[in-house]
This record gives sequence, C-alpha cells and structure tokens, in this order.
Amino acid sequence: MENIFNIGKIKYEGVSSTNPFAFKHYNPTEIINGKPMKDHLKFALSYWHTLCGDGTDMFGRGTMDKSFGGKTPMEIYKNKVYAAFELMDKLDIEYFCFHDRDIAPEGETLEECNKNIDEIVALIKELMKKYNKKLLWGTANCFNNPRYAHGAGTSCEADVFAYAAGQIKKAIDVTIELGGTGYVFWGGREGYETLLNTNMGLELDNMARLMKMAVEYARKQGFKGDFYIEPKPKEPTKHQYDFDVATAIGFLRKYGLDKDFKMNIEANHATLAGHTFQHELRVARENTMFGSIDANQGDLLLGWDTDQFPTNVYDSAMCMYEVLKAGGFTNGGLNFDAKTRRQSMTPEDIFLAYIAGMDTFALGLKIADKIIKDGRIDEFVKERYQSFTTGIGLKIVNGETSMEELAEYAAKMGDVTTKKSGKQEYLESVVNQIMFGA
Ligand code: XUL
Ligand code: CO
Repeated sequence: MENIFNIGKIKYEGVSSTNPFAFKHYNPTEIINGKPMKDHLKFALSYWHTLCGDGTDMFGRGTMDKSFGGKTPMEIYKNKVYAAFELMDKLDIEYFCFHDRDIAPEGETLEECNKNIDEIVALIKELMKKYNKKLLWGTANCFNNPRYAHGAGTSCEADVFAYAAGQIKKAIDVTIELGGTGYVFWGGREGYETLLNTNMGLELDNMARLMKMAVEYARKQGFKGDFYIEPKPKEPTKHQYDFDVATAIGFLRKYGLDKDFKMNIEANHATLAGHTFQHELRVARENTMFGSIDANQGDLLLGWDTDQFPTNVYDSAMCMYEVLKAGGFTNGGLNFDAKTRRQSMTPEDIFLAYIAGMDTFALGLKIADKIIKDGRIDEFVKERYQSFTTGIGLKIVNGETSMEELAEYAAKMGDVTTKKSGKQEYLESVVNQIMFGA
C-alpha cells in the first residue's frame, strides 16, 4: 500500500514560504550548536493519536476515519502500519512510539493478543528497514480494558496484576525486538477515586514490585535503554500516584528504581499538575532524571488533557533551553503526544498539525540556542548567587561550617537586608528581545 495520503514529501522552504505543506523552520540538516537539528529534536510520531484517534469525545462519535480502507480488523491494523510509515517518510520523522493495543487488534485471550501483535510486528519491522525509521519507546495500554477499572499494578485484584504483568512482558519483548531505546510506564489508572476504599501503601508497593520485575526481565533480555515514568496528576483517575516529576522521583528513590528510570515529561500533564512545562523539565534535569518528552499543549481554560499539537513558541523555547542545558537527548526524544482537533478531521490536517508542531520546536530550538549564546540570562543567574562563591557562602556550599559558626557570624553583622533585584521584568524583556528583536 502506497500513497494513502495524496500529499508529497514535506520540505523545508524557509521563513518566507507561505506554502502550508512546507517547513518554515524545521531544516533537519541545519547545524545548531554543532549538531543537526534532527538530532537535537529527535521527533517521534505517536501511533495512538495519529493512526487510531478518530475524534471521539464524551458527547459524540468519531469524526475521522482511521481504517485507511481496511475491512477486517487485521487489514485495518496493517493499513495503519502503511499509513504510519508513509507519514513518517513524508514528514521526515525518524522515530515512533506505540502502545501494544495501538498496533494490533485485541484478542479474547492474552495469547490471541500476542499472536496479532506478532503478525503486525513483522510488518512494522519490514517497513522500519525500508524507510529507515526507529522505535523511540514502547508501552503497554493497561488502562483501556474494563479489567483495569481499579488499576493494573495498583489493582485490588491479584489476577489483574498478573494479567498486566503478562501484557507488559510482551510489550517489553516487542520493544526490544524493534530496537526501542525506551519503555514507558504511564499509570493511567494507577491512582484512586476515594481513599475510603484504598490501601495506598499496598498499591504503591505493588506498583514498585511490577516495575522492578519489568526492569529485571528487560535487563535479562539485554535491554539497554531507559525506563520512563510519565507523570500525570489526574485523569482518568481523580488522583494519580505519579502526580508530577518530584513525586515520581521520590517514589523511584524509595523503591531503589532510580538507576533504571528517567522521566518522560508531557507538557499538558505539567500544567494539569499546576506547574509549567519548564518547571517539570527543570526538576528532572536538576535530579539527573531528564529522559524524554511528550510534546503537546493544553488549554489553560480547560481542566483536562486536550493533547493539542504544540504551537506556543515561548513554551517550546523554554523547553529546548532545558533540553540543551541537560545535554540533549540520549535515549529519549520528542514524541508528539498530540491529536488534531475533532473539527480538524481531514488527512491533510494530520500533515498540517505535525508541520506546526515540528516548526514550533525547531523555532524553539533556535531561540533557546540564541538565549544561551547571548549569555545575559545565564550571566544574571550566575551573578545572583555570587555570594556563595567566596567567604561564608563558599563555606556553606562546601559543608565546612556549622550552626554555631553561622550564628556567631550572624551575630556580628547587625541587621541584614537584601537590596539585590530579581529583575524579572528585565529578564523577560531580554527573552522578548531575543525572540522578536523588540
Ligand atoms: C495519556 C498519555 C499517554 C502516554 C502513554 O495522558 O500521555 O498516551 O503518553 O501511555
Ligand atoms: Co503522553
């Protein structure tokens, strides 16, 4: 199956282009700070939104046909594979990410599910070779099936826990088989609706047990990539255990999982947790837990996960600033966990949405690189903490002082005030100047 989409390859035409089917900023081979753009950004296509999402919402049926001309379930899922690779090829996207249930129809039994997966994986493998595409990460959908109503790793039923383990084992096998460099845990239903029925201690211990077994199994199979937790505070459950990056790091450290796991940070999840996207990236970076990104954006007027394609350049610039400061992606990348709006129902909209998202991040990368090269922000921050580089400040940082010595030091000083300005407005104007020349 070829040319499902009647659109040619998307090319870079530069900022003056008004061709909707062209990149204005994403120029894959352009060198930014010694590295091609494509390696800085490592774009990935999300299989679930792109090949499966049909615009269904709580009030209405789907508005998009994602059967790609297929009639039987297997035919539909095979056509999804062809469509996925055609999209990646035409949009110049090197990576993809999937859940087990995105790629193959669910069977009656685990065995049947796995058989379907194997058949599709053979085709995916063939097309990965043909188009030179890579798997960024794989995951298991342990939240859709009604059996996961109480959670998967945090279910109150041991049989459900066991079933989830079986499903995750297969998802790990497939991730390894396809050369994936990451495996994601997003705890869709790993949380609670009411504490009145919840043994939180057991649920958290069990979630850690499942992750530990998953790591042990994958490492035994030779998996060298990263495991990721993808924090999200709520939705579908009222409270999810992986609330935000700080909470997830605390969990990983408590259970000794922090060496194998990093964070997969999603913009819309950050804002649902009451944080900025940049905040979550910073917390991960400061804890050497930065791993991968689910790029999208929410609507600040809505309290749920809208998974919109990212078009906010300020956010993408601040995101890429954190990515550059973290030393860039290693095993991770930038997965567009985003869907076209229910009203954007044509196949062209998929192209336009990816072009918008990719250009937004390419522009963000260029701005972030400029902010760092400009140096005013970094210099300001450095100067702000100057007092910790000499004298008593240096002693504090080096752990060479005590409460007694500090009290004695303080007693000698009389009143202590600070006249140092934080200069927030000035710094915001520096960013504006770099972005808009204003
Ligand atoms: C849901 C979400 C998931 C994960 C993978 O909010 O972000 O699609 O990215 O399970
Ligand atoms: Co996500």
